[in-house]
Amino acid sequence: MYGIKHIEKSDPEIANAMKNELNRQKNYVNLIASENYASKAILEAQGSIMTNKYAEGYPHKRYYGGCEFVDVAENLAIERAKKLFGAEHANVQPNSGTTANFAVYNAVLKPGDTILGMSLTCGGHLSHGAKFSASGKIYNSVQYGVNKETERIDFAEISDLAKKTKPKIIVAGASSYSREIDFKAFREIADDVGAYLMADIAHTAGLVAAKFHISPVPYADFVTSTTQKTLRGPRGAFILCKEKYQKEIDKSVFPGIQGGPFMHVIAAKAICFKYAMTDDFKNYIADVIKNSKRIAKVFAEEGYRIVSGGTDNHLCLIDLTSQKITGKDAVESLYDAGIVVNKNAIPFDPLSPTIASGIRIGTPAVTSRGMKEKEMDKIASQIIDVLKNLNNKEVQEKVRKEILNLCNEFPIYEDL
Ligand code: DSN
Repeated sequence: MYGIKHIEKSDPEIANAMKNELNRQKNYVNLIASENYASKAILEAQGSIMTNKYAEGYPHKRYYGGCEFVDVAENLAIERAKKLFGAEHANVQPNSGTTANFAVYNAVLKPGDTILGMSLTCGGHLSHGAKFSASGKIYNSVQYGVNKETERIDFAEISDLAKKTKPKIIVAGASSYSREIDFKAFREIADDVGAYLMADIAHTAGLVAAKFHISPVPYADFVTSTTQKTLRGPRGAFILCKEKYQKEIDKSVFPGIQGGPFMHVIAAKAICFKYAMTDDFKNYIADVIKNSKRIAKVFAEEGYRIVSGGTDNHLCLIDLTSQKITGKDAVESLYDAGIVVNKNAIPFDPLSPTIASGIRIGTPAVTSRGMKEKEMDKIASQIIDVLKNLNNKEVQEKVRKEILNLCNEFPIYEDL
């Protein structure tokens, strides 16, 4: 299962890399908004013998014999996903969020059709029509951004763009946008121009499942999501849709763009959906949001500009321009001090995305460790300390020690 004693014997180089990665995860404060710590139950399922089984097709309609037990796992995953999100149909086979998005496009678009999605620089995802992604090459991609003043989604702009460009599908959802998304407003625009609406809730699925954020399910024709972020599940994805699209979506996933589904991951998705229905998960998400708001508040009080002025979700974007440092420099110094964040473009960023003017700070992983607002105060002031003294090794070492103490106080994977 998740132990590595056999790997140590057969492949010491990989075993070593895995041990080092485990220690890194234990000993760093992880503020990457898209990452989390999978539970041991999830790790067991992902490391299980269900990986051995080929099961092209869907439960009870497979191309291989011997699928009766993986059928149980997939049916449970489907039923739980439907119940958790109140959806008419769920396809739990997509291997990643990008694949799930392409499965939807492949189901309802022809090459050259127009997609209207959020630009990468304003918080969208590669697969929402970025020029260098296949989504921006196969389809005619039109991109919306955020309002220059408010840095929030501007529905008047989207409505104008939609009327001018007549998209076949509108994509709502983002990777680095800290505000709740109004799916009803997106639906109204989609209806005005006769477009499909796809909501990509990869980042906020946990917030939607725990009912802290509005659900796109009543409004969107298709909802896609990953399972590893705020849902705390395995690396993977799923698609929700109305029953009337079930056939097209299922055909598009298999045989459209995937072959054999990863049955070990599907078993883990079922476990993830079951856990997401608990009060424990609801409390976890409440803390994720409280923690994120607290970090944004500390930075704002210290004179940092928070993109859009704050956060409603699990992440905030900090503009470092006023401190005269780049996102790239900040990431490197913070890592030396034991804190992991990612550089992030801010809306209308004058710097290239490889340098970036901001950092994205997310709270799903630290909240999984049990940290609360008190610890967020500590972490935020440690980050500020490092940023004020960029490249100062003494400060980095001091913070590194404090971070190690914090990690020991809130341990993960103790028996691994
Ligand atoms: N790479 C993920 C993120 O960090 O937001 C999205 O796919």
